Amino acid sequence: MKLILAIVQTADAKGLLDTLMSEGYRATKISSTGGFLVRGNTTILIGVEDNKVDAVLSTLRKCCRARREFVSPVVPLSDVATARGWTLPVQVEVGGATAFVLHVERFEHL
Ligand code: 2BA
Repeated sequence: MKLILAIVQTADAKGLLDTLMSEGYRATKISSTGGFLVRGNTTILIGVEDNKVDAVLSTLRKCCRARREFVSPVVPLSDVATARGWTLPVQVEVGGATAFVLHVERFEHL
């Protein structure tokens, strides 16, 4: 079994959850905050059998789109950014989704 931990934009979360439910998956939604933009996003936990991982990743691709945002970061730009001559505000492309696929050592539904 695997646990897919997906960080998505909140605007995409409801559609993603609806689609996951309609496809028969179980999921949990957690409100989260991105460290760079310090804006709300949504983390979705999805426990699935190994052979369903690719299908869930396809659903994430289908339901989550990238958006460009202009931001004034509240943290200093990295040395790399500074070396490239980036100035404030910067434009970043957020999403579609950031997904981690974790091995589940043991699963109990009690
Ligand atoms: P944030 O940390 O708020 O980042 C939002 C977007 O800002 C990122 O989009 C990326 O385009 C840009 N960004 C982030 N850190 C940056 C930096 N040091 N320099 C320049 N630009 C930077 P995404 O990559 O699509 O990430 C969306 C959200 O997914 C992130 O929100 C964060 O909550 C999560 N995330 C992304 N990568 C992660 C990782 N390796 N570990 C944990 N969470 C991650």
